[in-house]
Amino acid sequence: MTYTVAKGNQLVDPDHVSPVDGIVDLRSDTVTRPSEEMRRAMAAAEVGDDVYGEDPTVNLLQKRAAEIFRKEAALFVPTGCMGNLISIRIWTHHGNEVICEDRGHVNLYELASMSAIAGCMPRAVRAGEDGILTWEQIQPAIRPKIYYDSQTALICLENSSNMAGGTVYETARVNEICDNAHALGLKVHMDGARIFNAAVALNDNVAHMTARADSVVFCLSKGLGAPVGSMIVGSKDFIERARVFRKMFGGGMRQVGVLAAAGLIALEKSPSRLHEDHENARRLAEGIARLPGLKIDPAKVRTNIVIFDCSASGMNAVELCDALHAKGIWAQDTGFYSVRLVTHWNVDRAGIERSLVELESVVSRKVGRTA
Ligand code: TLP
Repeated sequence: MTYTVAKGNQLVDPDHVSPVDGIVDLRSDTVTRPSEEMRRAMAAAEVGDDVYGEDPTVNLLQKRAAEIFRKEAALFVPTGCMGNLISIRIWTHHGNEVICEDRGHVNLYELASMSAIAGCMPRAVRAGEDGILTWEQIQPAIRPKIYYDSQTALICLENSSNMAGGTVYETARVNEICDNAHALGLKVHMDGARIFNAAVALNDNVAHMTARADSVVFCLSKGLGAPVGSMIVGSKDFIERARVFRKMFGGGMRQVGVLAAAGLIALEKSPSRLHEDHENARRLAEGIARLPGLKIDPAKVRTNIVIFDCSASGMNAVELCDALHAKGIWAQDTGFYSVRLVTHWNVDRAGIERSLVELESVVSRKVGRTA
């Protein structure tokens, strides 16, 4: 059997996938490669068996994450998907419903693990264009307490909202949802894969932004630049249970301080440079807004995700990504006519300008030909 992996929208032989110089890879911030400083820290990391809780570097990372979020405890997990699944599994029983946004990662991109493994049903609610749920949208989706109705147990918020274009929950909105949910006995989980990007956009801190959420997952391996890993933060009891489910789901790791060492650098140092990615994203969006056949409102780009509509370009998203790919610019189709570009620390301003030049050449040629 020949395995293939997704490269942009194409399926390719994995032997031929390498981060080649000269490629501007804007498919995701997951593609970031560890810095020299991270690699040195990884090589020098003190390690132990983390299943026994004996890895000092992991313990330090968990302590720092808990401190930064001002929660009681934290747990290192291999992926954001596992962090979300563990959290959902803890806050629900089989047969419960989980309210989330229609475009939410837990709804669309986690292989229905909340159903397949946690035994829950997503109750997807469509927010406005910004992907940010309001209590008014959530409330009608909560099931009445009738014995023959499945019961709502959890609300899952995504901050920033990936597929809505990196949009951000104002903290007052999160607090309102949490307070109303708690009054009804419901829990709130925050998929904060990119919560540090949201914090930069709000000029707020992650502890304040998530103070009323019952659990939070954030990723070290996206804009923060670590090669692997996410963190779950919450109460001591919750994290003790999370450790059990991490093991059950096959995520108990051993001398994983080599990864936590990179995670520590990501956590301590990367947030202060995320504004550069946001400035690059805004620059991209402004350039795209001027191109024929492409539609985006740059004012709505607040973090590192740029999603534009190409329905008037004469190409669908796959065709546009293919044409860009041939020019060394890698983008991700996220809908039939929608394309996502994610900025991160491995793409500098020159890469952004080059992407705009190539994008212009691709759409101008096409629009020129079809006009
Ligand atoms: N997002 C990836 C893809 O899976 C879409 C990306 O390229 O953006 N929550 C959110 C909001 C995410 O965006 C992602 C990954 C995850 C969770 C899962 O993180 P990992 O990949 O670490 O399991």
